[in-house]
Amino acid sequence: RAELLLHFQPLVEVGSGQIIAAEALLRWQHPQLGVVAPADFIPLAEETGLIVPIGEWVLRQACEQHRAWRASGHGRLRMMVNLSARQLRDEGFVDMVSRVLADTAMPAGQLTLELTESMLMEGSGCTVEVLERLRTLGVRLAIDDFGTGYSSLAYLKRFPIDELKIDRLFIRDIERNSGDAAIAEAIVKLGHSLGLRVVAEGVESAAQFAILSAHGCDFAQGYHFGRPVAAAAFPLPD
Ligand code: G
Ligand code: MN
Repeated sequence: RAELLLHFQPLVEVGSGQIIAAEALLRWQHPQLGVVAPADFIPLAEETGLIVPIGEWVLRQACEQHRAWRASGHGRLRMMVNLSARQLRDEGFVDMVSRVLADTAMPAGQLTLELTESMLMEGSGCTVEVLERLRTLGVRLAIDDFGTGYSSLAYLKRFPIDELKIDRLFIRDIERNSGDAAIAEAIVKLGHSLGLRVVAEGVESAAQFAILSAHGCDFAQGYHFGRPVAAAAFPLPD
């Protein structure tokens, strides 16, 4: 019923403070219930398998939005799209991504697909193959909510990953909690020594940003820079 829509949240480059990417986030605007939170309908969509067509719609919609931004002179912006475990297991998944990229003329290198640690762990051997095929298409891969899943470090070398997104759990109290600060710093170092770029999620204050900047974190995302908003309200860089 055309009740789904995407919101976009900015990611900034820590060094320059410039907005360099948008993460697409799914929303359901229900006529009676109002905005239904993703946590309340994604699990059901996963269970029923509906996440497969929904996921395709999300990717296509995000790529179409990127095309519109490219047309208005924002060709350098990158787009981040979240994947679900079920999509990754779907036989036609890589072909679907390839088709959407072609249909929307999306420059593959500007698309990052986000996966969680648990998706990598629960997937069997075929996951590596699927990720390798996605990589061959030219898209980038990020691990979302890093540090809160199975936290098996073995997959960091086994899977073709480009970016780590530090879960906001470690950012929230980073000013007061020396344990969180140590973990965030260690993730940045770990990522860099593996040749990965590191994103901090859930940055809500200038003080948190300053700490992450001192640790050499590459990118940051959170309410301090912008909430998820409709495309028309997205703070496009100059
Ligand atoms: O799992 P993932 O990191 O993709 O989830 C993104 C979710 O986190 C979005 O629903 C978004 O609204 C929320 N979010 C984004 N930035 C912040 C933030 O700075 N603080 C908090 N508490 N939530 C955030
Ligand atoms: Mn995400």
